[in-house]
Amino acid sequence: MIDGAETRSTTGQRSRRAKNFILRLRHTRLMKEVAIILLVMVIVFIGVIQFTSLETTLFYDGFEYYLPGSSPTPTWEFWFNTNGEITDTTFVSPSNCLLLLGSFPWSTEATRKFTSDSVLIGYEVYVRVEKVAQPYTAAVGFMKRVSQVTSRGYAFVWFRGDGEIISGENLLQTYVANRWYKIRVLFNRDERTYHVWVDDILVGPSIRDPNIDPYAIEDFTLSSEWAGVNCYFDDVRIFSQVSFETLLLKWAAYTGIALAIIGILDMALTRSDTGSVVPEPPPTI
Ligand SMILES: [Ca+2]
Repeated sequence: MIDGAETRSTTGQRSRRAKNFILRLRHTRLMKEVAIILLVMVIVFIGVIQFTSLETTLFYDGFEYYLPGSSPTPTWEFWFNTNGEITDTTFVSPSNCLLLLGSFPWSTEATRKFTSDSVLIGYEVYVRVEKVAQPYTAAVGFMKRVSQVTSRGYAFVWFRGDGEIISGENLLQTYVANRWYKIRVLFNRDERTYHVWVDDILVGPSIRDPNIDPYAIEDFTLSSEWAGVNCYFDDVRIFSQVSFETLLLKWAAYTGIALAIIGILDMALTRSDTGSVVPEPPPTI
């Protein structure tokens, strides 16, 4: 009777140990699977963040936070002729925009300082002029002040007095009075070339910028030129971009690190599986 009871007790212990072993094994494998799934999710998350950060807005102004009749200073700094104010007589984003009025021979420039060391920088702005007149009505672009009375433009777009929107020596398209035009420029400073879109249509691909110091840019400028015409500006955005190649390299680096972590984790947990095996007790004689 005693031998039989001991045999049943030993069998029960083995059964419990086997169950514990299976439970530990399942637990360890589950942990490994959860850890790997979490790491894969981290890779995907980093990738999504990377690719959605292709373009970063450095500055935006829809001129909504100023009162009509006021000056948008100190956010904007007025250069040369300083005739400008917020108005609600026309707009793109409701219900204000910026009105500037230059005069011969002094343009009114509203400039916004910004800093960026990105190779790719750009701007978007809506422009409307009250009349087409010589020599130029409106202009927008990157800028650097070079003296009390002069400034140097980069990747500039001009509304010329003959009804042409131009950039450099390039005719982009015609324009008319009292209509909003969306101007978008993307400037590659290393290549010293830029693209121009008007109303989201690429009308000026790969235009050469003549300046040899594109990283000297300090400002973005809106200008009512020498024609002395009311010029309106709205929804200004300055942005930087990361090139697709740079994103791919970053993505590859992050993925490589994550895969290495997964490999190390897999090895560690596999070793843990092996170490959790409970040795069978010697048979009872
Ligand atoms: Ca607005």
